[in-house]
Amino acid sequence: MALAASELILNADGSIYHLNLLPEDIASTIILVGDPDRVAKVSAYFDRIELKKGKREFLTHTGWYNHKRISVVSTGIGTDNIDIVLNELDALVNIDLGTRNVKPSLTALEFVRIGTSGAIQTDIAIDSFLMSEYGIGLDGLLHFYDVAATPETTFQEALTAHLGWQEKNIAPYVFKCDDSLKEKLVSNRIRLGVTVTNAGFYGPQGRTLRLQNGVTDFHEKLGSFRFEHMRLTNLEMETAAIYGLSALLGHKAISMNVILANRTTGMFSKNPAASMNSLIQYCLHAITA
Ligand code: R1P
Repeated sequence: MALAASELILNADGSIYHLNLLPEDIASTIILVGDPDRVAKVSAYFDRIELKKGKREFLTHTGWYNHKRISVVSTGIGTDNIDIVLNELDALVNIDLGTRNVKPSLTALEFVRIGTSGAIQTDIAIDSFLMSEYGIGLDGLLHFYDVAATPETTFQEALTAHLGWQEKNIAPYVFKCDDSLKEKLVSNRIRLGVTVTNAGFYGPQGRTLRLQNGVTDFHEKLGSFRFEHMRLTNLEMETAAIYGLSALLGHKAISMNVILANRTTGMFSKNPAASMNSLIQYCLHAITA
């Protein structure tokens, strides 16, 4: 059945509503970055840029790096934006925008998030690189989709029991990275971690400026959780939603983080731009190797 104009919203030129993109504008390998200024920092390494488009915080550059066509798209901050970006990128490949029908044969995209993050374990060094093997969502986004039991249900239940938070705090959801992208991008420079994603930067990450935190044992609870051989390693604002929506939509995703802050030692990177540049170069090389 054709999707209504109110559900699949297109601009006058036929492009998808927020991203302002046409199907031919994107590559099947897409780097996702939070900061719109980071798009040009990635495409600066391209051999050739064929397209630059944008609207609001969603900028896209598509080009070629080492004979591979790659797009880089900024998501802005937060899982609310990830909902928009992943659904619209999926629509560009899996919905016929002319007939407004889902295509009979679906295409899988590859998403590589290159982001910044704060560690919640003392031994994780500032400026180090961390690949999110799992994403834990505390933001609730995935609960608005029909998620059947996942392979991570036991993990999810163990974390929910450990946190013991009030009902008004949303239950966590857990999704794993794509194993083929993990193999492609992992090396001895990369630490594997379990990334916690939440819907804010201050209270939802246990920061107190002037407002007291409603979850007083936030860092203690996250830091002390263990499941099989794993512990929670870092906090940011997008990874779990990228993993969850990619799993539901049939895409592949990996999240690569540069650790700029350590929340247990109180330290922050002295040169965040250089660390980010180094992660960008690492990822571009690994994607196209
Ligand atoms: C907060 O400062 C932002 O930085 C991190 C968080 O996830 C959040 O988006 O990632 P990016 O540097 O990719 O935006």
